[in-house]
Amino acid sequence: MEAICRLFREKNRFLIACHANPEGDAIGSELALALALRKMGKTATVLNSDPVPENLAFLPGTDTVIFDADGFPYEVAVVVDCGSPERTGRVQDELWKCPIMVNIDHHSTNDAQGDYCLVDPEAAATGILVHRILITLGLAVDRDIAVNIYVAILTDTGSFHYSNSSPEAYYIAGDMVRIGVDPWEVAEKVYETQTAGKLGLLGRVLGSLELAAGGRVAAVTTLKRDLRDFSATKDHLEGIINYPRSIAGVEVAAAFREEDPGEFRVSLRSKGRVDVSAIASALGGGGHHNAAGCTVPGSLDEVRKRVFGMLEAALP
Ligand SMILES: [Mn+2]
Repeated sequence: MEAICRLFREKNRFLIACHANPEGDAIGSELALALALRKMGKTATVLNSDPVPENLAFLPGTDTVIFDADGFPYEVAVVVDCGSPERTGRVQDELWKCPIMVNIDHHSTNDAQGDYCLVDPEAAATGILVHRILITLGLAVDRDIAVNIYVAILTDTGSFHYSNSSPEAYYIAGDMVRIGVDPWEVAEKVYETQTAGKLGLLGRVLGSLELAAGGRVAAVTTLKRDLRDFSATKDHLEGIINYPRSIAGVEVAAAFREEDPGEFRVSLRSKGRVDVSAIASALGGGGHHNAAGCTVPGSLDEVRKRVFGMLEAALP
């Protein structure tokens, strides 16, 4: 923490990135940090592989995110909310060009790449780690920064539904409200941005629901043509895995999404008894105890059999 804060005080040109397919914690963390560094008079650029999801476009600073390298000689790369710098996607080469890399994250599977790593799997969100940094730097959190940190915590705790909703998560979120964040306004923007197409897609995907392992595993599947039929993107699937997980008796939910022909993205959510990060890691992915993901080659049948087999073996 101290070494990273020293770096933030002494260096001037920062290139910040989060993981591909970003969500609230990734975007909120990188923007909060960028806004804070700019307040300190630094150059801080956010470079992402993928667009900011529509429901997060209201976050202060999203208009400054770039998606292609700008050729500026940055001194420090900061990678947030990534178990590994590879997770930043196609922009990772730009990050490695920087002489120094800082890694700020809360994934238990973090592989500690980078010159300075601040990794705390106990933190509910990377936004909490960014908040700890700002406090250590003695920086006043303004409303724009507060909105970003609040959304980082809100989304990574599943609106304070998940067991990672620590006293610190509530405390910081409360402090962000004190600074001026309006919880209703934020919730409406983050969660109530439904479109008819998205609901149609939800109906289609729920139609694929299947149970395995005697009802202790539930899964949904999305094919490329499902997205095409509803003019949807994979962003529109955010949160869909909560439906199979909500079934009584289910220990683990899985969501299969056809990424390319013969390749599936697999998301896993556990209710707590199965460590899905171990399963995702064994399949070349990663994540947390209760939420993890991986990309698995094969036909849908092969991928399903493989994942269901591993889940069944891991069930208590
Ligand atoms: Mn996170």
